[in-house]
Amino acid sequence: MFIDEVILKVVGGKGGDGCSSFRHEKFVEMGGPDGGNGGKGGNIIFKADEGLKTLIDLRYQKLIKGNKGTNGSGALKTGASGEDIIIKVPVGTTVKDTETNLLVCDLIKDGEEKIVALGGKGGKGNAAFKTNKNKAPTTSEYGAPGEERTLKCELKLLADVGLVGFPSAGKSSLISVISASKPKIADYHFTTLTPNLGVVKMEQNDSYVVADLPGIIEGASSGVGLGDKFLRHALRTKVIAYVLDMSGIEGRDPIDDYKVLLKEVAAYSEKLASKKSIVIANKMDIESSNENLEKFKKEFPSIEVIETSAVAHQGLNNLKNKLRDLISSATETKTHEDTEFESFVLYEFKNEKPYKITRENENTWIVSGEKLELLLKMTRFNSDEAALRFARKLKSLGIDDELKSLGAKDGDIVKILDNEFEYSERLNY
Ligand SMILES: Nc1nc2c(ncn2[C@@H]2O[C@H](COP(=O)(O)OP(=O)(O)OP(=O)(O)O)[C@@H](O)[C@H]2O)c(=O)[nH]1
Ligand SMILES: [Mg+2]
Repeated sequence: MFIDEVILKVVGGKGGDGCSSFRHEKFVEMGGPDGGNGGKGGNIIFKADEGLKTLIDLRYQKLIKGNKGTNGSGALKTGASGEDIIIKVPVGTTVKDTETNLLVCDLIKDGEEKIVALGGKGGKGNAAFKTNKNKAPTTSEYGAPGEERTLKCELKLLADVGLVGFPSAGKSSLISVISASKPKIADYHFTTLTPNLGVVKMEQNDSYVVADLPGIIEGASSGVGLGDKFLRHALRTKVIAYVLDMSGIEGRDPIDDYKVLLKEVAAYSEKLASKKSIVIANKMDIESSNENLEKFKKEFPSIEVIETSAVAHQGLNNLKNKLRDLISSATETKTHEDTEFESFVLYEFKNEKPYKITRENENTWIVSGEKLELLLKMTRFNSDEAALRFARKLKSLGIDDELKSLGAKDGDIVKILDNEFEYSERLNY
């Protein structure tokens, strides 16, 4: 089976916990704090690899979890960072965050890589909290959880030309005679179930890549036959070559076939429909083809038609040259706009306030925000010191002031994630 779409969850490694510890030295009665920081959690990285052709390996990994950072320890020892996990994906893999529907990356070069889930920061050890005021802090932090997201990975093959046509029009036969690719060829429909790529070699080391795609039939855009999912591969091509069985020996009319193909492609994507295209009139070795071609040219006088016979090896040089010319005249069309990438969109939100306050009822407030929630998860509430530190942070972010201006009163409940705190106007810390 050809797997070109996979949904999976990735979770970056958790950061190691910080350590609370005090120096124990001979003859030194009260050593200072020496608890080290936790190590950073490992990232999950996707890396494009030319050797892979499908996303099948990812299919069996519904969840990829990063390596945890090691906890800090005494004598100021920082924990080791969790090792990054590198997942190889085929060149041409597009990754989308299912929650935001924004693109995380589009890996189009061999070796290109992208962190898809960040490991969490290591928690601070108690030595990091030493100040002039507090020379012996006991508090230390938990490691931060790793980034967690659900990703939709899609493979879009990289080719210069996409062969689009009805089943048995001769797409595989054509690619087999213009490139070294040897796909299965047979006289039944849907012989090709997975796309094949072929490199067409021209003189002077010039070459380009042609994709032989599974057949398209009427209704493909709404799922009939193999559906239209293979057209996604044509999205990246510069040129679409519509392959028609000009003989009509299967009882179909090449004029109708062409109209149906145009309709299905347009229904799939306007971008695809607006690409440079050419018509290949195949099976010209069969007698009925000439008459049909006449009719076709009358119906579409301005469409350029290349006549071929894959079986009799006719018109192949002409086809190769024409495709090369079309590719070089085609302007590079981007598969994705910059605005579809999260790196572009999320940037806009970077300067926003890091928290949000909503009122649940008369006496209850909910404070949310990524950074704040992270800080909460990293706080060990087992000491007054840690709790105080957290409270100070809320204050310095302006949360206390905003609660007050919104009308919070002494004794009100302030919820952050699953934790509840009591609001107090008088506390001064
Ligand atoms: N006479 C003649 N037969 C051809 C020509 N090209 C292909 N055929 C025959 O048409 C049949 C289908 O060819 P394929 O190349 O498998 O067609 P396809 O378009 O790849 O078909 P699917 O993979 O099913 O979509 C085979 O029996 C081929 O031998 C041609 O130029 N002339
Ligand atoms: Mg085929």
